[in-house]
Amino acid sequence: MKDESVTVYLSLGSNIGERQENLDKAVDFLSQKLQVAKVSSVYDTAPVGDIEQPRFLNLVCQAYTRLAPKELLAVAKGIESKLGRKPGKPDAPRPMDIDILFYGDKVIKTPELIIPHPRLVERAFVLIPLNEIAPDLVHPVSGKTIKELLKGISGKQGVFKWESS
Ligand code: PH2
Ligand code: MG
Ligand code: MG
Repeated sequence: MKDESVTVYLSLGSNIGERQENLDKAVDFLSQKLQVAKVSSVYDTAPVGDIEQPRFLNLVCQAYTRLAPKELLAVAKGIESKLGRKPGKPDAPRPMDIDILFYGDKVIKTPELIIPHPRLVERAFVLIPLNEIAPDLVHPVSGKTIKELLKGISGKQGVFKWESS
Protein backbone atom coordinates (compact mmCIF):
# COMPACT_ATOMS: atom_id res chain seq x y z
CA MET A 1 0.00 0.00 0.00
CA LYS A 2 1.36 3.43 -0.96
CA ASP A 3 1.00 6.85 0.66
CA GLU A 4 -0.29 8.56 -2.43
CA SER A 5 -2.97 7.45 -4.81
CA VAL A 6 -2.07 6.74 -8.42
CA THR A 7 -4.29 7.05 -11.50
CA VAL A 8 -4.61 3.72 -13.26
CA TYR A 9 -6.36 2.57 -16.44
CA LEU A 10 -7.77 -0.92 -16.83
CA SER A 11 -9.15 -2.78 -19.84
CA LEU A 12 -12.02 -5.22 -19.28
CA GLY A 13 -13.19 -7.84 -21.75
CA SER A 14 -15.68 -10.70 -21.78
CA ASN A 15 -16.51 -13.19 -24.52
CA ILE A 16 -18.29 -16.00 -22.67
CA GLY A 17 -21.63 -16.05 -20.87
CA GLU A 18 -23.65 -12.92 -20.11
CA ARG A 19 -21.01 -10.51 -21.36
CA GLN A 20 -22.70 -7.25 -20.30
CA GLU A 21 -23.55 -8.66 -16.87
CA ASN A 22 -19.95 -9.87 -16.46
CA LEU A 23 -18.68 -6.36 -17.21
CA ASP A 24 -21.18 -4.75 -14.81
CA LYS A 25 -20.19 -7.13 -12.03
CA ALA A 26 -16.47 -6.61 -12.65
CA VAL A 27 -16.87 -2.81 -12.43
CA ASP A 28 -18.85 -3.27 -9.19
CA PHE A 29 -16.14 -5.50 -7.70
CA LEU A 30 -13.43 -3.05 -8.81
CA SER A 31 -15.35 -0.20 -7.12
CA GLN A 32 -15.09 -2.08 -3.83
CA LYS A 33 -11.28 -2.01 -4.03
CA LEU A 34 -10.46 1.11 -6.08
CA GLN A 35 -11.98 4.52 -6.56
CA VAL A 36 -13.38 4.11 -10.06
CA ALA A 37 -13.60 7.58 -11.62
CA LYS A 38 -14.51 7.05 -15.29
CA VAL A 39 -15.96 4.14 -17.24
CA SER A 40 -16.10 4.20 -21.06
CA SER A 41 -18.99 3.04 -23.20
CA VAL A 42 -19.16 -0.68 -23.89
CA TYR A 43 -17.98 -1.84 -27.33
CA ASP A 44 -18.78 -5.04 -29.20
CA THR A 45 -15.47 -6.08 -30.77
CA ALA A 46 -14.12 -8.65 -33.20
CA PRO A 47 -11.65 -11.03 -31.52
CA VAL A 48 -8.03 -10.10 -32.13
CA GLY A 49 -5.37 -12.82 -32.23
CA ASP A 50 -7.26 -16.12 -32.25
CA ILE A 51 -10.16 -15.05 -34.44
CA GLU A 52 -11.97 -18.41 -34.06
CA GLN A 53 -13.61 -17.37 -30.81
CA PRO A 54 -16.76 -15.44 -29.84
CA ARG A 55 -16.89 -11.64 -30.10
CA PHE A 56 -15.99 -9.62 -27.02
CA LEU A 57 -17.61 -6.83 -25.11
CA ASN A 58 -14.87 -4.43 -24.02
CA LEU A 59 -14.62 -1.27 -21.93
CA VAL A 60 -11.88 0.66 -20.17
CA CYS A 61 -11.96 2.48 -16.87
CA GLN A 62 -9.94 5.04 -14.96
CA ALA A 63 -9.47 4.62 -11.21
CA TYR A 64 -7.46 5.96 -8.30
CA THR A 65 -5.70 3.53 -6.02
CA ARG A 66 -3.09 3.22 -3.30
CA LEU A 67 -2.52 -0.41 -4.19
CA ALA A 68 0.96 -1.26 -5.46
CA PRO A 69 1.09 -2.70 -9.01
CA LYS A 70 1.37 -6.30 -7.78
CA GLU A 71 -1.53 -5.79 -5.36
CA LEU A 72 -3.62 -4.31 -8.17
CA LEU A 73 -2.79 -7.32 -10.35
CA ALA A 74 -3.91 -9.63 -7.52
CA VAL A 75 -7.22 -7.72 -7.25
CA ALA A 76 -7.74 -8.05 -11.02
CA LYS A 77 -6.98 -11.79 -10.97
CA GLY A 78 -9.29 -12.26 -7.96
CA ILE A 79 -12.19 -10.62 -9.83
CA GLU A 80 -11.48 -12.67 -12.96
CA SER A 81 -11.72 -15.87 -10.94
CA LYS A 82 -14.86 -14.73 -9.04
CA LEU A 83 -16.48 -14.29 -12.45
CA GLY A 84 -15.60 -17.84 -13.41
CA ARG A 85 -12.30 -17.56 -15.24
CA LYS A 86 -10.33 -20.79 -15.15
CA PRO A 87 -6.54 -20.72 -15.27
CA GLY A 88 -5.21 -22.02 -18.58
CA LYS A 89 -4.28 -20.81 -22.02
CA PRO A 90 -3.83 -17.02 -21.84
CA ASP A 91 -5.84 -16.32 -25.01
CA ALA A 92 -8.68 -18.82 -24.47
CA PRO A 93 -12.25 -17.39 -24.41
CA ARG A 94 -13.09 -16.08 -20.96
CA PRO A 95 -15.94 -14.60 -18.92
CA MET A 96 -13.62 -11.85 -17.71
CA ASP A 97 -10.18 -10.49 -18.50
CA ILE A 98 -8.87 -7.45 -16.63
CA ASP A 99 -5.62 -5.96 -17.92
CA ILE A 100 -3.68 -3.11 -16.36
CA LEU A 101 -3.02 -0.62 -19.17
CA PHE A 102 -1.28 2.17 -17.24
CA TYR A 103 -0.19 2.64 -13.64
CA GLY A 104 0.44 6.39 -13.43
CA ASP A 105 3.37 7.01 -15.75
CA LYS A 106 5.35 4.06 -14.38
CA VAL A 107 7.19 1.69 -16.71
CA ILE A 108 7.37 -1.79 -15.20
CA LYS A 109 8.84 -4.96 -16.67
CA THR A 110 8.75 -8.04 -14.48
CA PRO A 111 7.93 -11.66 -15.44
CA GLU A 112 4.39 -11.24 -13.99
CA LEU A 113 3.61 -7.74 -15.13
CA ILE A 114 4.48 -5.41 -18.01
CA ILE A 115 3.16 -1.84 -17.78
CA PRO A 116 2.16 -0.06 -19.97
CA HIS A 117 0.40 -3.07 -21.45
CA PRO A 118 2.62 -4.03 -24.41
CA ARG A 119 -0.20 -4.56 -26.93
CA LEU A 120 -2.42 -1.61 -26.09
CA VAL A 121 -0.77 0.56 -28.78
CA GLU A 122 -2.06 -1.69 -31.56
CA ARG A 123 -5.50 -2.61 -30.19
CA ALA A 124 -8.53 -0.73 -31.44
CA PHE A 125 -10.67 -2.46 -28.79
CA VAL A 126 -8.55 -0.67 -26.15
CA LEU A 127 -7.69 2.64 -27.85
CA ILE A 128 -11.25 3.47 -29.00
CA PRO A 129 -12.79 3.28 -25.49
CA LEU A 130 -9.67 4.84 -23.94
CA ASN A 131 -9.88 7.76 -26.37
CA GLU A 132 -13.38 8.40 -25.03
CA ILE A 133 -12.22 8.92 -21.43
CA ALA A 134 -8.55 9.99 -21.79
CA PRO A 135 -7.68 11.28 -25.29
CA ASP A 136 -4.81 13.46 -24.02
CA LEU A 137 -3.22 10.83 -21.80
CA VAL A 138 0.44 10.42 -22.81
CA HIS A 139 1.90 6.94 -23.25
CA PRO A 140 5.06 7.08 -21.10
CA VAL A 141 7.18 5.04 -23.54
CA SER A 142 6.14 6.31 -26.99
CA GLY A 143 5.43 9.86 -25.78
CA LYS A 144 2.26 9.85 -27.92
CA THR A 145 -1.23 10.70 -26.73
CA ILE A 146 -4.05 8.17 -26.96
CA LYS A 147 -5.62 10.32 -29.68
CA GLU A 148 -2.39 10.13 -31.71
CA LEU A 149 -1.96 6.38 -31.17
CA LEU A 150 -5.54 5.78 -32.29
CA LYS A 151 -4.98 7.69 -35.54
CA GLY A 152 -2.15 5.34 -36.52
CA ILE A 153 -3.80 1.93 -36.14
CA SER A 154 -5.93 -0.45 -38.19
CA GLY A 155 -8.81 -2.71 -37.16
CA LYS A 156 -11.15 0.08 -36.05
CA GLN A 157 -13.94 -1.30 -38.24
CA GLY A 158 -14.21 -4.33 -35.93
CA VAL A 159 -15.26 -2.16 -32.97
CA PHE A 160 -18.89 -1.08 -32.56
CA LYS A 161 -20.55 0.86 -29.78
CA TRP A 162 -22.80 -1.59 -27.92
CA GLU A 163 -26.33 -0.54 -27.07
CA SER A 164 -27.25 -2.67 -24.08
CA SER A 165 -30.92 -3.63 -23.82
N1 PH2 B 1 -8.36 -9.99 -25.52
C1 PH2 B 1 -7.39 -10.81 -25.87
C2 PH2 B 1 -7.21 -11.29 -27.23
N2 PH2 B 1 -8.13 -10.75 -28.16
N3 PH2 B 1 -9.93 -9.39 -28.75
C3 PH2 B 1 -10.88 -8.50 -28.40
N4 PH2 B 1 -11.69 -8.00 -29.31
N5 PH2 B 1 -11.05 -8.10 -27.10
C4 PH2 B 1 -10.24 -8.59 -26.10
O1 PH2 B 1 -10.42 -8.20 -24.93
C5 PH2 B 1 -9.23 -9.50 -26.44
C6 PH2 B 1 -9.10 -9.88 -27.79
C7 PH2 B 1 -6.42 -11.29 -24.89
O2 PH2 B 1 -6.63 -10.82 -23.65
MG1 MG C 1 -6.07 -9.33 -22.23
MG1 MG D 1 -5.25 -10.54 -19.11
